[in-house]
Order: sequence, then C-alpha cells, then structure tokens
Amino acid sequence: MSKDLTLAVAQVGGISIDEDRTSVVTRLVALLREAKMLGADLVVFPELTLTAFFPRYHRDDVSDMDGYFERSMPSPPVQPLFDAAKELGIGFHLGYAELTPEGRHFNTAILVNANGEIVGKYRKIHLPGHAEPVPNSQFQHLEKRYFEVGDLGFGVFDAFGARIGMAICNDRRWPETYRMLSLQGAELGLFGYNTPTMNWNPDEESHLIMFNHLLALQAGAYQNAMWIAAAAKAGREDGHRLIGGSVIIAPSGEIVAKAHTEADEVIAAPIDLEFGRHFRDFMLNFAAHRRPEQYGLLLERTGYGDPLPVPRDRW
Ligand code: CDV
Repeated sequence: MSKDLTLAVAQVGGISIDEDRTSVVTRLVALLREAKMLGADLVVFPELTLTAFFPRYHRDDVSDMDGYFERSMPSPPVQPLFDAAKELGIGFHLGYAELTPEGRHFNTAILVNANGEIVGKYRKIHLPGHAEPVPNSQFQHLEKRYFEVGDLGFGVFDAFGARIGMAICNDRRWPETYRMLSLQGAELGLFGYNTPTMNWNPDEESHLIMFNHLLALQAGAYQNAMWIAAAAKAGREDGHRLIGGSVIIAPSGEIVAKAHTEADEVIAAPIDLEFGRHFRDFMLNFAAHRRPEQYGLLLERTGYGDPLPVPRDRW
C-alpha cells in the first residue's frame, strides 16, 4: 500500500466544567507532539474540544453560556496550539463553540494547515436534542438551544494533498452528510463527536450506543468510498460519561485503527487515497450508477411519510 499522508486522531478524555482553556490546550499540545512522533501530517481533535460538553446543562439565559464560546480563532488561550502545530509542521482539525462578531452561535470545526493557516471551516448542520429541557429527564441535550444550524453548507477543501470534508458528531448518523461530501469528491471525512453513554431516551439499550456509532461511520465510509477519521471527547465529565471509540476507517468500511481507552489517546494510520479510487471506479461508480431522477423525495420530504403511488397500469 502506498501512503499519501499519515493521519492521527487525538481522542480527548473528559474535561471538567471548571477546567480552563489553558489546561485543555496544554493537553492538546501534548497529544499533538505524540501524533508527530507517530509521523502524523494531520491530527483530528473532537467536537467542542476546548471545554466540557456544556449543552447538557440548562440556563434560562443562553448568554450565560457565552464563556464556553471562542470569539476569535485562534483565541488567546488557543494560540499555543497553533504555535506548536506550526513548530512541528503538522496540521490539525479542531471543534469548538464559535461566537461570531455578529453574535451568532455555532458548533464549529476548522481545518488548519501545517503553516498554522485556517484552510477549512464547517458549522454543524444536524443539531440533536432540544431547545427546551425535557421535563423529568435525568439527561438533557440542549444543542438546539445554544447553537444555530450551520450556514456554510457541507464544504470540501483541498488540503494535505487530499480532498477533505468535515462534519460534526450527530451529522455522522445521516447518510445525506456523507453523500454531500462524496459528491464533491471528498476522499477523507473528518468528524469530532461527544456521544453520551446515556441520553434523554430512557429506552435506548446501552450496547447499541457504540454499535450504532461504528455502524454509521463504517457504512458512511464504504457507501461513499471515503476514508473517515472520528475523534471522541470521551470519558467522565462531572458525573456524566461519553463513549470513546475514536477510529480511522478505510473506504472498504474496515476499521484500521481504534482507541481502546476513554482517556487522552492518539491513534494513527497511513492513508492511501488510491484505495478509495478502487471503490469509486467500480462498485460505487456514482456517475455510472446513481439515479438522481429517482431521488426527488429526498429533497421534498423531511419526515417519515406515506408510500408514493406506484403506477399500477405499468405492472
Ligand atoms: N454531540 C452530539 O451530536 N451528540 C449526539 C447525541 C446526543 C446522540 C450524537 O449523535 O452522538
């Protein structure tokens, strides 16, 4: 197998609600250095990497959460991460809460090249959970309260000698995400996530949480002939727990590297972009086999609905 780049995923263990950015960034720089020792060209950090997963907490006044958001990037406490990356000549992907100069709030990820320049940006489109707390629930997930739906679309960027797409956490459960990226030629998809081991659905079976996470990513990789890297914020945060399972997945759908802890941990793998071409040129040759004229319902309908009429006169 030839190697086009070495990709690392830096899983980040739990961050307590009062851990400051400087402490978190020191951890991230240590992970970056470890990734460099593994030969990485690009390191993927999780969703909302810089703080505890604050959308699990309810505040009447949403501006009370503004302290968890970055007003610029690099913000002063994050500058050392950019400096270390530049010194090491390594790129990274970072998820964070973004507060724009216009006062808009997004769940955002950026792609930074080995010169410390931001070369890609994505704002999360599929926001899970609720805008108001679920009554009598032990767990809340209030992303719809604290973030707007992303306004940048599903961007794909040429960087690191590859065509790279980004998406964030819940996006990985939706096939539309991967297809939006693969139709733009993405060869590699980068995902960060915070997935609690328990959520507002008391009937969800615990064994399914890891299974569904891996199933979605592996299916997305195979069905779209893409490499996928997914980085968890994992472990315990203030009595709550997030799954690990950070992975690198080949376009075959096979896992080539996987974290085995719920703590700070780096995994890495060589990426051969040609390997994706094998799938794109044969079984998943979109241009030859897709039938967009038959997919109109995908744009017309959002929720589950009734069957479309099938013309009986042509049976
Ligand atoms: N941060 C997330 O988007 N988490 C969701 C949880 C709430 C299910 C996820 O899809 O993992």
